[in-house]
Amino acid sequence: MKKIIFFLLVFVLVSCGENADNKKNKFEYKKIEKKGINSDKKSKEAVIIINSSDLMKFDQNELRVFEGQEITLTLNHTGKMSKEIMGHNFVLLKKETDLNDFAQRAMLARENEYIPDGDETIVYTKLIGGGESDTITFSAPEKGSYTYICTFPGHYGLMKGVLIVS
Ligand SMILES: [Cu+2]
Repeated sequence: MKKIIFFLLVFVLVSCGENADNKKNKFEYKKIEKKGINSDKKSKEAVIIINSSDLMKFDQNELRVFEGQEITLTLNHTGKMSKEIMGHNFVLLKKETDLNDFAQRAMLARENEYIPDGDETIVYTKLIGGGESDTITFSAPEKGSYTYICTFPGHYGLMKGVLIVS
């Protein structure tokens, strides 16, 4: 009987230990998730890291920065597929841009990494494939909301977000 009680006690202790570990992991995960989204108003610089993958998604669909900040933005492609098949870019558009019209023209601009002629873009990264990344720097535009997309054919429906400048 003593043995059984001893085993029960060990079991309870182990279970508690596991719970504590889970809670810790969850907390750390949230911290990582928020990293890079919000920048400090006093800071002159904002660092943004966006991950994309073979799943045709950006891991962030809302970015917040402040007017005049110097933004360093890195786009990572954590997948394995080549840029010919699952290429991604980050293309920030001016406010008045007709998204569908722009994306349609982008689809045809294969020789220019799917950036069409015109002046609708504020800034954009290179087109990258699995395992690659690209970093760009630019000044936050005037206050407002700006759409960003991946212009690889068929991607902008899912790969779309908004940069909010306060
Ligand atoms: Cu893409």
